Amino acid sequence: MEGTLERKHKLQLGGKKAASRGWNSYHAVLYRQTLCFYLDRKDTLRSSACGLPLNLMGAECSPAPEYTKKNNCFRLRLRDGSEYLLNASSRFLMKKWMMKIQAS
Ligand code: I3P
Repeated sequence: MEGTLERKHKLQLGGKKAASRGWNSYHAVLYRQTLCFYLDRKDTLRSSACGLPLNLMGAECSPAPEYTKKNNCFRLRLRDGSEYLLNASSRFLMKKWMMKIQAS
């Protein structure tokens, strides 16, 4: 699955508050157990991912209803203690991403 996702880095490795916690928009691609982010869809062809891919092995993915600034937000907690909020462009896509990530 791939498509636009907004991402906010909440916690970094070990659960420490991330240094930069603003929202950014990416073209996200789910490959097996990794989630990769690209600045632009075209970058997927050049394999120029933006930052390291997120390892979904052992990750927890759940809705984030307490975060009220965005409508279709879900949480991704990785095994290394880091945590991201991801926002999809619709409720339908939010549920689809969550389902695919949980099944990965
Ligand atoms: C962050 C930015 C984020 C905000 C975050 C700020 O500042 O304003 O939008 O998250 O708040 O730290 P900066 O751009 O200087 O990094 P929210 O929109 O979720 O409030 P936070 O510290 O509560 O994560």
